[in-house]
Amino acid sequence: MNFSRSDFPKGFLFGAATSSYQIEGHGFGGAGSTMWDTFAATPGNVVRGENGALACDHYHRFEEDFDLMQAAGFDCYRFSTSWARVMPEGRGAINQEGLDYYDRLVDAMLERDLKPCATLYHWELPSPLADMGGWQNRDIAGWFGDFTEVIMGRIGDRMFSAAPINEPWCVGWLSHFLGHHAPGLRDIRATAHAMHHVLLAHGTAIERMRGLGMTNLGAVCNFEYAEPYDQSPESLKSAKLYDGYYNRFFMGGIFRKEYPQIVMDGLAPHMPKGWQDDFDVIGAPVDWAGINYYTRKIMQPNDGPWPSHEEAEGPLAKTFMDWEIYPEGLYEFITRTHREYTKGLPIYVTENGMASNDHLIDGAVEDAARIDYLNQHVAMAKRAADEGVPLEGYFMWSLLDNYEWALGYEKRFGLVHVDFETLQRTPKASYHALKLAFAR
Ligand code: IFM
Repeated sequence: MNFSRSDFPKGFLFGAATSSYQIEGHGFGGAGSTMWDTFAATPGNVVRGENGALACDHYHRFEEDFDLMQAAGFDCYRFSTSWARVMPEGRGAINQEGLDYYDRLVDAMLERDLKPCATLYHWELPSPLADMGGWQNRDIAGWFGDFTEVIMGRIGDRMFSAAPINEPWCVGWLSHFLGHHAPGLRDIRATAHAMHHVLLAHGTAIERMRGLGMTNLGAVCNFEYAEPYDQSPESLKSAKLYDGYYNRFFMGGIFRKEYPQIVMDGLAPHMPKGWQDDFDVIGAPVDWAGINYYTRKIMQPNDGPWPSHEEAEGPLAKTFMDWEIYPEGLYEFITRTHREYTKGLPIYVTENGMASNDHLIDGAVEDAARIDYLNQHVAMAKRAADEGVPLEGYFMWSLLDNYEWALGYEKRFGLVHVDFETLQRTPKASYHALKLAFAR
């Protein structure tokens, strides 16, 4: 890597991130059915119909995985808790085996000096709650609050940090408007309800965790830099609207207790009744913000119904996800978050990394493109930190190759290669390079 730990302020944290459904092996330990299990079982939704039943079998191999993290010199581990593993029906009965698992998991992190950074929800909604409308149902905020108390009642005493929801844009827009993720809906009313309720659930969980006496609670949103196709007023508006519903809607709700007008121009008629009265819960004070960043999108107008725009092909080099590599966007979002939303609170890059077409050859994975990608993005984070933004840590996505949702197991994001036949782990060149950078 062309950076080292000593380039950052003392106490700056380097971590790696994962999520439960993507690595654990959902088939183990008495977990209940989730909407990702049924989405994947429906033809046409997921490449090769793959699901998270086995994934990386982290459920049985987490000690080995944390040994790798410790050996590389990571400071912290961002993981998520599976609602259906802890409460198979989503409400009511508790699966003790699931709670015991997270208890062991956290202790195994602490034994290796890895700070536990929890995300309560990273997308695998229990099926019985999906049956009741899932994120479209306002009651989900209370159900999620109850789950929060159960899981954090058991492990909350040992968390370095906790955030309720990973990437509310994906929960709302990607899953209910674009239909790319479970539950695979394409309906504007469902979208408006889900986007609002996911924030209501976020705020409810923050309040419940405060009630448990927890500290260092945050919000993790994903961001994509919106670039207009050209300088026409229509293209400029297309980019501004994309920026609005992707980047500003959730940050606006949490940090300013308002939604952007340009988004409400389209969504207002479809919002749940009384949404204006929920901002005191949604905007419950948090202690930090997390930024997940990967790419940019070039937006142009079209003749369709609102939002009346579409993506255009960009000219930059792309990752195996076909995502343009645009490190400057990370600098923009770190500085914008500080300037317009968090105004002094600590900021973390909670996800950044790339998928590449990695191959294990003679026991090694030469992922030079990932090293380059990380170098470029870490440099942008350093630029923001050098300018005085209180950036306090950087998590790479991901520790392991894992289940990339609708794209199955083909898109490898890991610093550690996983052979999905044998489940053997092999640290890639990027892992070894980071290890050297963390030691310097
Ligand atoms: O794999 C996902 C993760 O679940 C959420 N953030 C983006 C990653 C890469 O697509």
